[in-house]
Amino acid sequence: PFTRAELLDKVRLQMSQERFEHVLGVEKVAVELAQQYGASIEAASIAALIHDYAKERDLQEMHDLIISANLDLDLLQYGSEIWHGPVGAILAKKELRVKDEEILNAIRHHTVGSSNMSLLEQVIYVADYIEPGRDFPGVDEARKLAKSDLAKAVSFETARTLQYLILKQRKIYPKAIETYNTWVAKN
Ligand code: DGI
Ligand code: FE
Ligand code: FE
Ligand code: FE
Repeated sequence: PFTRAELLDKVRLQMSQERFEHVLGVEKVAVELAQQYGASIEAASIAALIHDYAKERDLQEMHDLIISANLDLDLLQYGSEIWHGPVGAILAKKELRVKDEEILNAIRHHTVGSSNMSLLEQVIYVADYIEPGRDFPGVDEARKLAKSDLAKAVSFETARTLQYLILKQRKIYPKAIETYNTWVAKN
């Protein structure tokens, strides 16, 4: 397996300096949350470093990979912002030789979440939302919740993301609605 230093170099080459700083922020918060809630610190670090690995890949390449890797073809109908999680998990396996399925799931699900997120998946989903470089209305509320109750932070982030998508009249990927129904909706 690659060392952290090797992963850092490989990830840095895939993205702008700004996004790389976001990735480092996600790693810092993910490690803190892993410590607090008892997830693997090493897994949190690796998943955080790789979570946006595919974010700046060529759209045509991602499109073709969704088809050739037998990913959910519905992805193609809901906007390219949701591609880099599932595509990133494939590339992490192929290019970075990541084998840990929990790490791959954390990468795969970091944008839209999923109904049954493991502790590590919750850590990455939330860390991506609250890392120190994030600045939007509600981020401080999300940071506060993350310190007291990780599941509440997942719920808050999911509700806000859905509200945002509706406000912008963006298409909502069905799996994002599953996440909402499990983590936010009561009954
Ligand atoms: O990659 P990051 O910017 O760090 O963050 P992310 O992977 O959480 O991506 C957030 C973006 O994804 C944000 O612009 C909203 C978008 N998104 C999340 N769920 C959906 C979605 N976009 C559409 N169209 N549909 C969704 O269900
Ligand atoms: Fe992302
Ligand atoms: Fe996110
Ligand atoms: Fe991110």
